[in-house]
Amino acid sequence: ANELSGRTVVVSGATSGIGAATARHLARDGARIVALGRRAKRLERLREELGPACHVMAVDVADGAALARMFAALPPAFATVDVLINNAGVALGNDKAQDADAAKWQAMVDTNIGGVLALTRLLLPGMVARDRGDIVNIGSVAGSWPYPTGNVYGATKAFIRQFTLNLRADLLGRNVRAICVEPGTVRTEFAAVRTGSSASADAFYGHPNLMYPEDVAEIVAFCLRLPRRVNINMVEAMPLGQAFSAPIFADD
Ligand code: NDP
Ligand code: 8X3
Repeated sequence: ANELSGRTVVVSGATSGIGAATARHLARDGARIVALGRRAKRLERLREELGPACHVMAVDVADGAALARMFAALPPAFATVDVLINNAGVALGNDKAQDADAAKWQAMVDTNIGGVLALTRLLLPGMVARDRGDIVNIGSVAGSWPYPTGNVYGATKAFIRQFTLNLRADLLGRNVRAICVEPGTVRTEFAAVRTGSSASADAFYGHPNLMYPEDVAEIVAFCLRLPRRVNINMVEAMPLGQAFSAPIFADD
């Protein structure tokens, strides 16, 4: 038995990348998984893989009303949520702010911020009432380190860090942890979604210095397995071969 065995863990964005790896990792640790994502076929395959300890929900996290309906109808075995992992997120486009598509900006805000708020608002009151729970929010190095074309994506991730810390402030004295995990570059479908091109993502991910989804899953599991007296407020993890760039100058 460990901190996770028998616990019910909601993982948003479990159809790919970090979320899929985290769902698998925590299932191996004995957790029951509620896996969210829009792609129903992938969710079904995950459910077949993980068996009866997995419940799937095909839903867009930006649709707060659909989330509320589905969580109200959770099967009893999954109805007491111990852990929420707010992982679903997207970058859309690689354009400078002055050239960017306003609809893509809105979609990033609706998913990366709106989805986190909707799930947190739905599940946090139960955690507080039961005096037990954990919320892990997946931020990004992009929330701390600006780069050209990061504009709204990075800003949504800065929101995630500050929202997590403000949750900590509100939850003081409660047995509910709030944790922000901020990865550097991880090889997932993220770049293909961002650019709309798997070829350019393959070229990007050809770089040898990357992390893999399992690395982030291990960090999430570590934070959760720690004794409950310990709350990792935030953790930033980069590939060993990645660091920061110096401030840049305009070309003449
Ligand atoms: P992937 O594109 O591989 O996975 C993203 C996941 O989010 C998918 O399961 C996708 O499922 C889900 N998702 C996206 N939009 C929605 C939505 N509207 N409703 C429900 N689910 C949604 O990328 P990653 O695994 O890399 O991304 C996971 C998180 O990690 C994101 O928050 C990202 O910002 C963050 N991150 C990624 C880094 C990287 O380098 N890869 C670095 C730092 C942070 P579906 O399409 O089926 O809905
Ligand atoms: C994803 C990392 O640097 O591509 O959050 O924005 S980055």
